[in-house]
Amino acid sequence: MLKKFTTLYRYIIDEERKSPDATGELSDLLADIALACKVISLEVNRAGLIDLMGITGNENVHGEQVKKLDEYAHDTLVRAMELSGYLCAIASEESEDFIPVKEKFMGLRPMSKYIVHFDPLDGSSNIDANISIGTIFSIYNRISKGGPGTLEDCLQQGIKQVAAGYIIYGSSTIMVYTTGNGVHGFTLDPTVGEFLLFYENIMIPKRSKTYSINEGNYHKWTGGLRKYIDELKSIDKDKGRPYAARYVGSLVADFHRNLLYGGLFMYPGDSKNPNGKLRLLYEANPLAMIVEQAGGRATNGSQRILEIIPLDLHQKTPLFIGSEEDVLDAEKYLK
Ligand code: P6P
Repeated sequence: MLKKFTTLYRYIIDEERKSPDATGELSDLLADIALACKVISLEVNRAGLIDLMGITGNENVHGEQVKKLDEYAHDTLVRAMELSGYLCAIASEESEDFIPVKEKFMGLRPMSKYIVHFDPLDGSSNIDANISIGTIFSIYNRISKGGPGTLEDCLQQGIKQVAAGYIIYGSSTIMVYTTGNGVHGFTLDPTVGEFLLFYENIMIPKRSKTYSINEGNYHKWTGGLRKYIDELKSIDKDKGRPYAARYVGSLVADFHRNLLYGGLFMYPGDSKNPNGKLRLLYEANPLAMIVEQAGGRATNGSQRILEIIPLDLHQKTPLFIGSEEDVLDAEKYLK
């Protein structure tokens, strides 16, 4: 049931009230991320114009430094997160090491009890083709007891996430998040600058008729995966085959479509890259929390993504994610 004109902030507060021990800090942190992403969406939507506005090299017509959009997204998020005062550390796809939040910002809050992982602008290479791209985030409670965060705070299993979400910059800007009580989607209404609830408790269909994978890598796949994909393309009315192939090449766009309509997204390991291409901490884990909350499944082909123990901030993992029965089918062929 669509609640008319429920803003993101109103919804987050209503959710917070359901948790007796909630302090409101996570609510504010989610609102701060949403605000940063509204700012990013303005730049992303202008990206095509930046060239037209006679901006040459690294300076725009106002003499301002023009950054690459993913650097811009990273800087915008880091600045917003530091000022929020709720974080002790920030990790980002754009930064080799995690960023301990400076003491001066930590005084704002009693404990700065969270850490966040970001993929600031996943798929940004697609921006010039006007293909949807996205910001992905993953929030944990800190483990360390005080002061700036530590690497240990940042290397936690995905099952420890307290919240996860993404913002997709496409024909409209949409934010999807979960705090462990279902998955909820909000569309940015640019006229009022508010994210409005459009989809409460999103559930992914148990089985789909769509698969997403880069078939250009077919020759590098294992025999089991080739057999599975060949079968998805074969005619088998009882199994609703052939499936439709849908692959945008932008993770958040492919994931979001599959979440709403059903589908199986695969980025497998192969002979050249045994752990695939996607990153565990700021791509696979947040999307895995979302898909499980929506009744779907996410594994690396054999192990649940959320149970993988991270050893490195940027470690990669094969990813099979989406409609539960389709992921289970794929796992049978991969064994
Ligand atoms: P390939 C975009 O560069 C990205 O990181 C993801 O958004 C996307 O799912 C994947 O890479 C596409 O990779 O190898 O199929 O081009």
